[in-house]
This record gives sequence, structure tokens and C-alpha cells, in this order.
Amino acid sequence: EHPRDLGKVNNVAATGLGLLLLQMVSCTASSRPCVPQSFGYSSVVCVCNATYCDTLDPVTLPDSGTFSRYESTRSGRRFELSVGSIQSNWTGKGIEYNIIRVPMASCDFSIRVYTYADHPDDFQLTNFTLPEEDTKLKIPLIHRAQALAQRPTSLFASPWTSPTWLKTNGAVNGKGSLKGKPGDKYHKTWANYFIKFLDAYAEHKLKFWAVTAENEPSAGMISGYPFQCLGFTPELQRDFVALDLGPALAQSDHHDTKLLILDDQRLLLPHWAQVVLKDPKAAQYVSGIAVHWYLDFLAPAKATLGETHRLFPDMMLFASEACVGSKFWEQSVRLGSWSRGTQYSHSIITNLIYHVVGWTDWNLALNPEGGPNWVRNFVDSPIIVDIGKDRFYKQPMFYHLGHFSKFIPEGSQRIGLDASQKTHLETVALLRPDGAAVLVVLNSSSQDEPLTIADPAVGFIQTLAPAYSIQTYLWQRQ
Ligand SMILES: *[C@@H]1O[C@H](CO)[C@@H](O)[C@H](O)[C@H]1NC(C)=O
Ligand SMILES: *[C@@H]1O[C@H](CO)[C@@H](O)[C@H](O)[C@H]1NC(C)=O
Ligand SMILES: *[C@@H]1O[C@H](CO)[C@@H](O)[C@H](O)[C@H]1NC(C)=O
Ligand SMILES: *[C@H]1O[C@H](CO)[C@@H](O)[C@H](O)[C@H]1NC(C)=O
Repeated sequence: EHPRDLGKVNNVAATGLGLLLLQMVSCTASSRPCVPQSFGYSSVVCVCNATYCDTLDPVTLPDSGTFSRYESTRSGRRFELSVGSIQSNWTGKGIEYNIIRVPMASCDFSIRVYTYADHPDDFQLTNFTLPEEDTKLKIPLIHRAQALAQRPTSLFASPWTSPTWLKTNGAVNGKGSLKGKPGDKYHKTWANYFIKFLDAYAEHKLKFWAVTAENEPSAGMISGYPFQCLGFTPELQRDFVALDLGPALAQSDHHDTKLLILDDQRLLLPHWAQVVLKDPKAAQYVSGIAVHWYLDFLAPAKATLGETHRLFPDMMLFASEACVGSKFWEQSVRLGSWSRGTQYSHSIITNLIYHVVGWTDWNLALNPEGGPNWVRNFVDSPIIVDIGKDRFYKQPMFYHLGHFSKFIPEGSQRIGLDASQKTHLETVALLRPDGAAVLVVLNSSSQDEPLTIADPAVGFIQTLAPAYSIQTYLWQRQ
């Protein structure tokens, strides 16, 4: 055999899934090549006689992760074999949203209720197992997203309910907490469940940037709460973190996975943070405070986020859930609503200004009803998938998110911005790690708004924020 290295031939082909990028890396000729002869027509014949004829080697399957290509051309190639590697990335670019929240077992947006350890009194979690929701749906989807992503993605996980045999009320929903008290076998088992989850995902090559101690711990303190929850007061969360979850994470293979507290309405700040973080035994394990947006209208950003940052300037603030359409007076899905997009960008700008470092949407995609959701808690989503019509809709919320996620890479820093007293525009400015400046301007009114952007490093930009618009400006500073 005479392998011929044709170098890198940038021939790309997409598969039916549109996900695999094939790149030719080498090319070999078969042992007895064609002896070409032209008779003046468009291509050649291969000449054979009593002692010579071109041959085709038996087909051998290529190594996994590679492919074979056999090619014949008018220019004279006959069954020419090339070998290439199958790449998992693709250069098609989206809005570069890079945070993925993974529910630990079921939540309201599940079609059945389960945890990873439903066998009663399994205190050793011997029967802990990931169901098909994880192995066939979530994990492959995350792998595909990561293969497509241009930048690293950060995963964080949150539980809704513990197994019912660990709970005071024996149910996934309604008012109920862990039995016993922090430091006992109920709490140790529940902490160990987090480790088992991280271990199980690690077996699928997925590593978590963070976990939250509990999704909306205040929900499980409300009697009749309709879907999966587990109640903690700030004092209970403090002691669970100090005695159980913090040490379990620190002593596990996942000691660099960050632990975020609260994961609930910012209305609970700064009180919740004060209770947990004033205990040094708990605080040593905590990297951040996660907030949800649902009661923001009752909780001004300055008095909650601003005050928490003032008290705990080294503690990360992180927005871990938001969606529109969840309130009883709201329509679940409103296809094409601009004001819902504005709600996203208003929240992101406000959060950025008050020291929040990331912002997480709730559902990546939902159906036209705003589900599936086993308690019919239907809401809206930036992407609505209509399977019956074989199409999906990218809503204004998708683009409002993208005005930030696309332009503000991880490692950017918010910078000061002196807005004139006269403008009502909402603005936020950042410096990217590559030194470029980003400015986002939101005008949710019906008036066009002229503005001048002055950057002392480079000069002035005379521009206009049209009525009902969001703009991202990007410029180099040297
Ligand atoms: C048969 O073909 C081979 C390859 O072209 C050539 O080298 C050889 O001389 C040919 N033999 C005869 C008898 O023509
Ligand atoms: C895609 O992956 C290959 C390695 O498999 C890497 O060399 C290349 O830089 C990646 N491309 C992008 C755009 O990330
Ligand atoms: C594990 O599950 C099996 C049946 O599914 C059950 O027989 C066994 O007792 C369980 N083990 C524990 C420790 O709960
Ligand atoms: C957009 O500009 C108008 C006119 O100045 C102002 O009334 C409105 O509050 C602005 N919208 C936002 C979201 O700031």
C-alpha cells in the first residue's frame, strides 16, 4: 500500500442530523491503481490486460470516530479512498448562551414524578439510579449542546424534592422538610444524594460548575404547595450546609463544584444570606447566592441585591431562574410578545448593575401550551416547539437574551457609566476580556430616543435608540 497524504482538504459535509462535521485528513490509493487512457471524451477508461488490472481492496470498516470516503470523478479518480475524522463541533453559531441548569430528578416541568432513590428507607442509596429522563434525554442533549458550543458551558444542578421517605409529610409536594435535624441520618443521606448525582453524571463525562442547596426552599414551607418542593428555613439551610452538604461536597471528588444558597426569591435577601453566612462553619462552604425573579416587583434591587453585596462583597450573586407567564393573571404563551422580551432585558440589566454575574432562563424550549408540566403550571419560553407543525418559534425573548449572551463573554467586567439625568433609557456597559467595550441600551417606550455615547478612550458615538428597541454596541478601546 502507498498511503498518499493529501494534507488537509477542507471538504465538509453535514449529516442528516446536521451535527457532525467531517474533515478529510488523509487519502490512500488502492494497491493496483487504474491505468487511465483518454480517447478524447469527457473522462478516461482504465486499461487492463492479461497481467494487470486495477483492483479494489476489500472493504474494511473505519475506526470509530473516523469515516471512509470512496470517490470516482470525471477527472480520473476511481474508487479513491479517503479517511477522515468525525468532529463533534460545528461552526454554526447561535446566541452563545452558556449556562445550563439541570434539575436533579423531576420538577413541575416533568411528565411524571420521580426521584433517583424512590425505594423506601434506602439510607445507603444502594438503589440510586438515573432514569431514562437523564440517560436518554438530558445527558445526550447536554452533550450535543456542548459539542456545538463555541465557548465552555457551565452546568449547575438543583433538586426540587428529596425522596418522600426522607420527608416529614411523606409527599413530593405540600408543606414538608427533611425528617429529623441537620447532622442526622436523614440529612446525611440527602447530602449523599447530591454526591451520587454528581458521580453519576461524571460517569457520563459531565462535570458541574455548581449545585444549589435547594430549589425555592421557601416553597416547602407553604401548606398545599402544588409541586415538588422541600422546605428549609434559612436556619435549617445554614445547619444543613454546615453539617451535611458542605462537608459531603468538600470530602468528595466534587470539592471544586461550587455551592450556592437561597435559589429563591430575592425578597428573602439580605436576611437569608445573613442567617447562613454569619455562621463561619456554613459560610466556608458557600460560593454564592442564587436568586429567582418572580417577586422582583415587591423587592427593589438596591434593598435586596445591593444590600447583600454591601454586606458580603466577596459572595457571588447569581440569577438562577426566570420565566414569564407563570403568574395566575398572565397568559402562559404569547407568541411574539416584545414586552416579554423587554422583561428579560430589563431584568438582566438590573441584575448586572446590582452585582449579579449570570442570568439563567428557566426552560430552553416548551410546547405551544407552555408545557409539558404535570401540574399544568404552563409558562412562556424563548423557544416554542410545535411538533405537530414540524417547526419551532424563536421569540423576542430569545433575541433579548442574545443581546447579552452573544456579546458579553465570561470574564467580562461591568464598568461605570454616567447616564445623563434626562434619559430614561436603561443601559449597562462592560469591558470584555479582549479589551473591547460592550454597551446595551434598552428603550421600552414608544418614543425614539437620541443619545450620545462618550468613551474617553476613543470618542463619541451619535446614535438613536428607536422606540421599543434593544441595541448592543461593541467597539475597541485602542
Ligand atoms: C499490461 O499492463 C501493464 C500496466 O499498464 C503494463 O506494464 C504491461 O506492459 C502490460 N502487458 C502487456 C503484455 O501489454
Ligand atoms: C473543533 O474541534 C477541533 C478538534 O476536534 C478543534 O481543532 C477546532 O478548533 C474546533 N473548532 C471550533 C470552532 O471550536
Ligand atoms: C433495591 O431495590 C430492590 C428492588 O427493586 C429491593 O428489593 C431492595 O430492597 C432495594 N434495596 C434497598 C437497600 O433499598
Ligand atoms: C424609553 O424611552 C422613553 C422616552 O424617554 C422612556 O419614557 C422609557 O421609560 C424608556 N424605556 C425604558 C425601558 O427605560
